[in-house]
Amino acid sequence: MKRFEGIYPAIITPIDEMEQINEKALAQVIERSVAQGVAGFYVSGSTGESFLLRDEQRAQLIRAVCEIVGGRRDVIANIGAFSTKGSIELAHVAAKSGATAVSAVPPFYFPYSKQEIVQYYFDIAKAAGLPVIIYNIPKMSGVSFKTGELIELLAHEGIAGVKQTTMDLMQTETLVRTCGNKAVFNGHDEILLPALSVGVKASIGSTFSIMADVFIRLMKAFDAKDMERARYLQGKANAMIKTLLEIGIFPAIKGVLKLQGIDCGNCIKPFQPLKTADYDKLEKALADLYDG
Ligand code: SI3
Repeated sequence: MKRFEGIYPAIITPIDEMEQINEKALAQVIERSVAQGVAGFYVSGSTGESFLLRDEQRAQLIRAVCEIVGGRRDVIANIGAFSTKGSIELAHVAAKSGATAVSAVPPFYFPYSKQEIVQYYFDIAKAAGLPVIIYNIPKMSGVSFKTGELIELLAHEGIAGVKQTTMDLMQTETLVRTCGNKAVFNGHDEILLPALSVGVKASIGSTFSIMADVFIRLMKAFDAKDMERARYLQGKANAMIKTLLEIGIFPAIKGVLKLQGIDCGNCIKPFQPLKTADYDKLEKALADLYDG
């Protein structure tokens, strides 16, 4: 079973004024994170505005990320879609492009039974030809898994792990302890340190695109048992995350990238462009992040 360890940015999708994917900016974002030492990338997720992209754009994005990364790092492609068939089609794109694994939000909008959701994952695992990582994000999907349901899903040989975008650290701890050979990813950057303390080894997050270096240092401090340093770095990151959340996490991340010299455009409408006052706040937060 593939082992996942380290920092995985959930990458934004750079777009131009026509809302077409800007592959040049995408390459810049990826190269910067590779140079910082990330373990891999999570593409076409929430941060990638995947549900605002057309199907062919999601396929283009997955292909482009795999090509740019070129096997130097892991690529996990979120192929979650409204239908099983749509998800499997994207899974085939990911497999053909050389992705390491696929991931999927549970099917949402319609109120499916748990049995239908479980079958959705089993169907993907059978068809994908790649390890499948469940994307547990109850706040966005509206689907809450009980811990026992996740354990049951993780027992399937095609399911390689779960990405826990939830503050429920008790659930995360139970999964790490009871599903030893499966990957349990932290999915909330602001609780990376507590997640490491319950045994998590890998984390997927949107803010890693703008400050992977801070989180990599945090993980190293944790491994070196330097808790004071690890807490300091988590605090630094959290001050930045607070500002991002106040402004709106995804537009704000693109705003920071612009301030860092990579213009990824705005978020896709109905998201609105940032205002000058937002950039001022981000500039200050960025200066505070690296002030020592
Ligand atoms: O699919 C993805 O883009 C993610 O992995 C999203 C990631 O889990 C983020 N969650 C949400 C809801 O945005 C977090 O990284 C989050 O932005 C961060 O922890 C700040 O709350």
